[in-house]
Amino acid sequence: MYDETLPTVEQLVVDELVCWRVHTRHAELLMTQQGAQVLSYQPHGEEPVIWLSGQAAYRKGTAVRGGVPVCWPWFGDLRRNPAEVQRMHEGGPICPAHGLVRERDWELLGIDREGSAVRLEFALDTASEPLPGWPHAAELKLSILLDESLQLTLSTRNTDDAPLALSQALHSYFAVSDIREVEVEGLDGCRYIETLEDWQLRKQQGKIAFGGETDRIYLETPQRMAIVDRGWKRRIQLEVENSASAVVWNPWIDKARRLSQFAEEAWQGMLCIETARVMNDCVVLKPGEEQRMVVTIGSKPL
Ligand code: TA6
Repeated sequence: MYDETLPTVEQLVVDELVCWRVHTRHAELLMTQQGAQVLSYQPHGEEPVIWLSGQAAYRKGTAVRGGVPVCWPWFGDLRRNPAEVQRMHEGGPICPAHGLVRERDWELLGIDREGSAVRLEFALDTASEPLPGWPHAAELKLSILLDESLQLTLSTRNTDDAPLALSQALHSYFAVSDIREVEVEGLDGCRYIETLEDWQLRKQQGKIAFGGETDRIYLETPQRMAIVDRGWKRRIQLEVENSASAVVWNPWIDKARRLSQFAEEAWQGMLCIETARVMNDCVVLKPGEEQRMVVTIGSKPL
């Protein structure tokens, strides 16, 4: 007789990618070894919380559209990063958007059952697996805890003998009923960089509502923020630690047409709120130092 309270972990191959499906009494999660990327997360009896593109491609060397890609050791366009982050890159052609680790396999360190919860841990050691154009030694880990909520912990240890400067993000794609009906709470009063208008600095007034393409970097962000979804009558809550910046993104109509693995109408059903360490919040680590960034994602009925 199957005991519903016992968590199960199943390894599977989806096209070219090794994946794990985790089932607990609270929720189901799918993730892949490539980029240690969470692909989907759905509490039982609810709409998915983490969005996965209906046109997702599971190909080696290409990040899957949706889920939670890990952006490291830089976020976004390297040239838009603080000088100390840019200086870590040794030049040359290889500087893709969002860094160097979302399209490569990470090592699975372990899968542990903790009562009704499951923890998976992945790592990347850039001393033993050098990153092209980024000749520095660091231990990168992602710990995924699936319990009543989903908790992701991204940690970097500087194993080099010189300081490291980096920017990063957990580029979370959230599922929403209709982007035009949702609001983001918690960023009222925060300064933000409007990347769509010459990276001008602005100040958020009230909740964020969506009426067009949105691509903003919020600064000095609080520990808590939430997506209020009246269509699905729920609040997706984010609680973060050691992160004081966040990216809010929706491609809307035109940009949606230019995105890979993205259906023409998909912009209506997703919203990215990315837990980050970017711009003046970027990470600088002395030799031997470690930084841990945590986001806990949960959903509650309105
Ligand atoms: O995080 C927002 C952003 O930087 C957008 O500008 C958009 O390009 C998005 O990331 C997706 O980037 P990707 O490289 O995955 O297509």
